[in-house]
Amino acid sequence: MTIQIHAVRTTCPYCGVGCGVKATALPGGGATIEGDIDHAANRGRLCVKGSALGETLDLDSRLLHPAVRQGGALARASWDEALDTVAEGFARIIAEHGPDAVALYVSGQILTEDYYVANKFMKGYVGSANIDTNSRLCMSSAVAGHKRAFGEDVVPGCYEDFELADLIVLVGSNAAWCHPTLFQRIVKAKEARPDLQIVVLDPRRTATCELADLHLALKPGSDVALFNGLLAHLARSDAFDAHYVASHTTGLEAALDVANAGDDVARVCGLDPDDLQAFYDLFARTEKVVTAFSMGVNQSSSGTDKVNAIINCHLATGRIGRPGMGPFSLTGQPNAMGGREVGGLANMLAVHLDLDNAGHRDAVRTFWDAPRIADKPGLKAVDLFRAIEAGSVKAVWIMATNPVVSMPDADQVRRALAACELVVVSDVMASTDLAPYAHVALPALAWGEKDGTVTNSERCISRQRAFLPAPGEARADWRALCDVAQRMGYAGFNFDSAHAIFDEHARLSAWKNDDDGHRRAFRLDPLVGLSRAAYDALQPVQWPLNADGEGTARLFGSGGFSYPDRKARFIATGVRAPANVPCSEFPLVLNTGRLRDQWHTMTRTGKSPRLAGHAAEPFVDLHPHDALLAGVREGELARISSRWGAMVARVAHGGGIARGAAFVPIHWNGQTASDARVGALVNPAVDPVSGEPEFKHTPVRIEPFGVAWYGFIMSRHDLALDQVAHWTRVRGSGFIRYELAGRAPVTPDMARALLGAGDDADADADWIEYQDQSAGMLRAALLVDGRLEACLFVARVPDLPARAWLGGLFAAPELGPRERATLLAGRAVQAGPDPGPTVCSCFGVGRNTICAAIRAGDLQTPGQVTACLKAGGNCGSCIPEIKSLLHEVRFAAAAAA
Ligand SMILES: Nc1nc2c(c(=O)[nH]1)N[C@H]1C(S)=C(S)[C@@H](COP(=O)(O)OP(=O)(O)OC[C@H]3O[C@@H](n4cnc5c(=O)[nH]c(N)nc54)[C@H](O)[C@@H]3O)O[C@H]1N2
Ligand SMILES: Nc1nc2c(c(=O)[nH]1)N[C@H]1C(S)=C(S)[C@@H](COP(=O)(O)OP(=O)(O)OC[C@H]3O[C@@H](n4cnc5c(=O)[nH]c(N)nc54)[C@H](O)[C@@H]3O)O[C@H]1N2
Ligand code: SF4
Ligand SMILES: [Mo]
Repeated sequence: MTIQIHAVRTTCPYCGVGCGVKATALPGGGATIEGDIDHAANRGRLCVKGSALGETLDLDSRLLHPAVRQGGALARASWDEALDTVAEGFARIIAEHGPDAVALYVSGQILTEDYYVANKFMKGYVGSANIDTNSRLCMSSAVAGHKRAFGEDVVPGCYEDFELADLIVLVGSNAAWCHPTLFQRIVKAKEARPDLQIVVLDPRRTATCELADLHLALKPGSDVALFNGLLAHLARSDAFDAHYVASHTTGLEAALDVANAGDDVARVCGLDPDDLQAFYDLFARTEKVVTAFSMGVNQSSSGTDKVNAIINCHLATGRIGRPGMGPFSLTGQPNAMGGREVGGLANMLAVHLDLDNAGHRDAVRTFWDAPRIADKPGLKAVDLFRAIEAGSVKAVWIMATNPVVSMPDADQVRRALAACELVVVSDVMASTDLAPYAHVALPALAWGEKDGTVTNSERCISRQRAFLPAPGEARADWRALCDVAQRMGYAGFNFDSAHAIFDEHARLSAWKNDDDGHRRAFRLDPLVGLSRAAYDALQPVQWPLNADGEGTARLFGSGGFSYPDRKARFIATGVRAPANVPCSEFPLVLNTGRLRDQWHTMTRTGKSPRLAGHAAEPFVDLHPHDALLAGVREGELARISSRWGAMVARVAHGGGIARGAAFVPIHWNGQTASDARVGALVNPAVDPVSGEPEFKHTPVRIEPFGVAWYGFIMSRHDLALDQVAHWTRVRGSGFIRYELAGRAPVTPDMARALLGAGDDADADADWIEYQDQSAGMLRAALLVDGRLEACLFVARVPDLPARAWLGGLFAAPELGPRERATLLAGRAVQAGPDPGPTVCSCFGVGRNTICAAIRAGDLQTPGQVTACLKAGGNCGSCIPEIKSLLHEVRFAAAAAA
């Protein structure tokens, strides 16, 4: 491939908003990144993760060569050796134990073309539907809800609806952090039209609530009761669209019977009856309503019912598929939607055809000219890893996802993989929590190197284009799959490009799409037969495409659903409590979710120092009262445990958590902390229809994690810290920062060993230390050739110098006498105040700086803060936090007055 020196238009690899990005490769490596003005999803805007993409493209820690396990460890191997090992292993196990003894576990972060090949390989050639994906953990309840209501997995609306709506209801969505550029569109719409009402339904007070006119902190898991109550209220207030219901739907009566049977909704949901009534009235009288939902809805043992309870309200009012209205499922990953289009879940076929329909199976098998076709659903993620532990599945190929971190009951996943005969891992990174379980590791092309298409939340297909050369021996995921398929003697995998795969996918989408019982909305026929050049130039387009190749913004505005009778279905959604409820042993409900500046297991965002400043370590956020009961204090460490596992994190009081609840972010893992993999605690209960795990509701207990000292290390190099009781790590600019805590006292000798200044220390190395044994204090620094190499600060209580000034010293080629003199004081002689944790990652502005400016200038609006400090002036992702700081300072001033 030739390296492009001009800007290449591509799509962001993170969230499902699917922003257009313009990337320009730099001669020395890396790239400059800007938002693509011409992409309809973002019109040039990027969030903080998107704008930091350029900092994540280095080849540090990349997996660049295949490896095969030899005598217990992975050893570098050629592609031929690695592919032979996979193909022979899969073929042998299939021959001995049948096709259901092997499995693929893939991801919404591979491209549609990769996904298409993976699905064809398993369902058409291996002959088993044992291919599941991390979308099971994410979108499967939305998929199941759409299928039940519409007869097909279709998102009826588009992003523009958020701007045209008069009411936006965000259910279980922290869009300010998780779908930031879409959220910024809502912010702008509200600025232009303050009457636009925003209601947030979330047990937690999140950054998203800063924009809300009403925040309903409902009891976790009570969404079905709330939306059933809404349906009943809509019926009472004559808000139904009788014509739409009669012409385009069936089943209202049964759904309404169940809804009417629910009593005392406010009590069930733990809400103030007046607030609830205000929301119901607002919904009833507002025609243009978008109800957008995300993981607070999907990741629940009643997730599918939550989705349908929401859709019921939109069908009953006919508010669907018209400008400014509709239910809207926010997708998580960049290609969550594309994976569904190719049928990448264990209970789907391909191109929205059904696995349990013999006619559909026959059509797909014929089209593929495949030797077989899977004829029953495969194992869904949780069941899949159980079957692996039980030994009925003996080989698994895991691609672009890390189940050791992201599955519920994640220690069970470890046990399963340790017992598995053949584990193949395709990843872009060498060291992950999953890597130790691999028998074969296959290096994949990463974002910027790979080529293909993704589909975002509004059904918009966009190209991801390569602008960097393939590093090392990395190959596209689709190519590795084809290489193995061909070795197994399967025809139908001689694709030579992503373009050829896309063409086949487009043709299959049109195949028999008009026949009785086969008709579905998903179709790409105008894209069939695109030349390579036309595919490369493909502009973002929303499926379904009409005969002229134009996309479709909205569906179902005048019916036309995908069931044979073209009618939608109301679903009677009974209220169920979450699967596992608190008890005296595990009295708190653990909720888990995302932080603004990290992406999942941090393999890519973790590379950016800019992104690390926002939250430097894992925490457990809980109500001060519950902390008191648990005997833990803010800033200290706590052990959080459930029936399934345990972890350690710093206690925090973010202010948004109700009594009885706790929140832990999902991002930390064995690479970034000694013991902070929250998946180990999460209960493996799943939704009975979708199989999606209940990530947001696990009963837990919180206890002090007793330590004798707290400390931190900043070091230019990675350190082995196995001997300390607790550590976490993030990358700073020129250093790695470790937060530590321990039990055995730290002696100067131990400090030397920890910082790698052992006996054979460099002749030019200076060691400075300061110890106050009676105060339990030790401070030390290692300088090499006058340059700061590493420093360590230890104290009995977690009250230690600010990390920011020390971090800045790593930029200096040599420390001057003044800096040396004050180094162990941890602050400059004329120290400015500690800026605090980063709020604005774009301009590196800390929390304390912002609060001080608000106080000093009596600032009232985020705009004034931006004018004063720049904070919030670039991507805008931090504006909700700035707003909450404005409230906080005002509140503190009022309290003091
Ligand atoms: N910064 C960042 N952005 C991301 C990602 C990331 O890793 N980092 N990941 C992407 C992916 S894959 C996904 S799936 C999306 C997820 O995007 P979101 O779903 O917005 O994010 P989460 O933090 O998982 O959970 C959303 C909210 O659900 C609430 N919740 C918990 N229980 C309930 C309940 O019973 N009812 C209701 N109504 N709400 C509840 C939680 O308190 C939480 O605030 O984000 C995408 N965007
Ligand atoms: N407790 C709890 N757990 C959760 C959730 C939650 O809310 N709470 N949310 C769930 C959800 S919604 C999701 S989406 C999952 C996400 O969880 P995962 O999918 O496990 O997380 P990632 O870190 O995104 O994993 C992607 C992996 O693929 C690698 N990779 C990146 N690009 C490529 C590529 O092009 N090819 C290949 N082969 N590899 C690549 C990355 O280095 C990384 O190791 O977590 C789920 N787990
Ligand atoms: S909003 Fe999502 S798609 Fe857009 S830049 Fe941010 S992470 Fe990327
Ligand atoms: Mo997700």
